[in-house]
Amino acid sequence: MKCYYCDHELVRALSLVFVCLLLSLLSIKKVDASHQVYPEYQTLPAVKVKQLEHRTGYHFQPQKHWINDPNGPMYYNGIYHLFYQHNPYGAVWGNIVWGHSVSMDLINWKALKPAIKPTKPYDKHGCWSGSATILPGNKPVILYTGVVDENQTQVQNYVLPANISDPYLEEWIKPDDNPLVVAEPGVNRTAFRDPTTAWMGRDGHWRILIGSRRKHTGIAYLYKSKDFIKWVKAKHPLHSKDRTGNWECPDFFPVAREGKKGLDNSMIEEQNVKFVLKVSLDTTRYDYYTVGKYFPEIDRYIPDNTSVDGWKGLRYDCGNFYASKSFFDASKNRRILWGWSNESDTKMDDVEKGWAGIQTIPRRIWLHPNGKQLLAWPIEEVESLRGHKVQLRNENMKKGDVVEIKGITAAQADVEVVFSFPSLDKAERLHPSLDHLDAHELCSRKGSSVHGGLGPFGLLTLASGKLDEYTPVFVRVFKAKNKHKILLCSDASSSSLKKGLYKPSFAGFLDVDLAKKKLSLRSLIDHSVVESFGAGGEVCITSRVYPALAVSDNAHLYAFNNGSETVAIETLDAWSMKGPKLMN
Ligand code: DQQ
Repeated sequence: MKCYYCDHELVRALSLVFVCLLLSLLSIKKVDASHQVYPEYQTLPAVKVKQLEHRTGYHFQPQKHWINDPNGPMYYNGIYHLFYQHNPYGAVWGNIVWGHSVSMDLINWKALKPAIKPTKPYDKHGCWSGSATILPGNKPVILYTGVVDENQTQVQNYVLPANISDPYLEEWIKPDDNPLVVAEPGVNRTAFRDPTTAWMGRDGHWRILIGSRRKHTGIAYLYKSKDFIKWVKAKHPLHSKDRTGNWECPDFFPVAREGKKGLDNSMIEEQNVKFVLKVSLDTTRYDYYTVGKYFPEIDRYIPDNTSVDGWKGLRYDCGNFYASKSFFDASKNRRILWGWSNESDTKMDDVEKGWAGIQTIPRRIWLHPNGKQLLAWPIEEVESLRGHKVQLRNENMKKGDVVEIKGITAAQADVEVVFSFPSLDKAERLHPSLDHLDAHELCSRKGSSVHGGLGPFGLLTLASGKLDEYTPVFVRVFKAKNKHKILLCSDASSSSLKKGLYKPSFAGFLDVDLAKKKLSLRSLIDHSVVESFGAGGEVCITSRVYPALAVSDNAHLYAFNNGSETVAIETLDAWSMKGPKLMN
């Protein structure tokens, strides 16, 4: 089988030249690790799955082999469904089917057989990403991208549950009128994929987006249908943006202006609603989004002028998190976000482990009271996995102090901490020559061991006893021009003594009011993943790390301060995390 990510090599090489030019022009961070596929491993089943060391304990992973994008998440008749891109035959990308798991609580999962496999001329080269929509009369339907030939021509197909009264919806059928949407002349048929959940307009017509590009302009094509079968391309895309490259996995949904309540995709006429358009950038492998207005009468979306539309735009997660998809959970009136976190060890490591890729812990998302960005927080159900708890209260950390948080399983833990400080006076001045740096670059220059004024302070996760390895998640406050710049870093550069790993210094800027002189941080630590949430979910960062020493019982957790200002751990609560149970 020809491989999509390999074919991308040529495209990638060409686009790299373009990207380098752009990066230097726009001074955006370097391209992160992209995932490549080694065809020789595509159909190399895992003999034995290494359970120990780096396999996660409470994140979503199938028993073995490769996974990527979350697909068609939905809540239907009391059951959550998660589908995902999966290679059933190897630990690298290829042979893509829709894996399928179900759950009553988004934590404990039951694995089912693949829901969609390549069997028809319109999908025989792959069943790629897509979304679920629940039609009136409580009828679920899935739209997905089928790859029809070796050139990777893409079309959009649908499947329906074979037996609507089966609570798990195990069987899906491909009706004869597939494919539903083929690229018309002028549309790039090899970049035409990942249909969204549909929404219904005032005119009673359904709408979906399909991700694409024309040259380097990313495009979300809009298609409309009265009956969900015959789809017509609208005159204009819903939105497009030059110099962003191919748009994968678009997601478009309304958010309430106030409160945490989620909205169904079709609730476009609600009062006090804003919209979010998220796209996954094929060139940089990260997701960015804008908050804006949707004009249903002309089917256009316009980002607010507070949202940067492009590579410097808002990120769901400043780390290893891609091809995300959200859904409306009607059982709790909330919107939930799933995202794929790729491995950042070597392909050989993945083949040896017998698995690659995890889904991050589902996050509830809602609009920040400032109306300019989303907030994200791990769903409350994850707290059901909290076991033994330890806590610290009002513990001062002077410059150079390291405090061990003992008594929990540090390799599999949940930590919530509030740091406080007496004043902002000692915040270090950001040298004008560093002012233009993006957060990642600043984090890699000003790591956790580089002494500062107010910060760096935070947690040392997955740390070895003698601190030969650690993944610091920390804050550093700078005085810049006339405001403070607050950097949140999750820095993998010292995470492992192993060579050949991708160890990025992921970071983002927090836009919080420091008047209260407090900053909060939460980290979900799970063997090879650290998911962190700064200031209640303003900035989220996921790092994948592979310690050689800080594994299982040899992993430690510390709090630290390397700034001249004394910082107090006002409250720290940490839990050992249990593994989920398999659902019967
Ligand atoms: N992954 C799928 C595509 C999608 C890409 C293929 C994003 O449908 O565009 O596995 O990671």
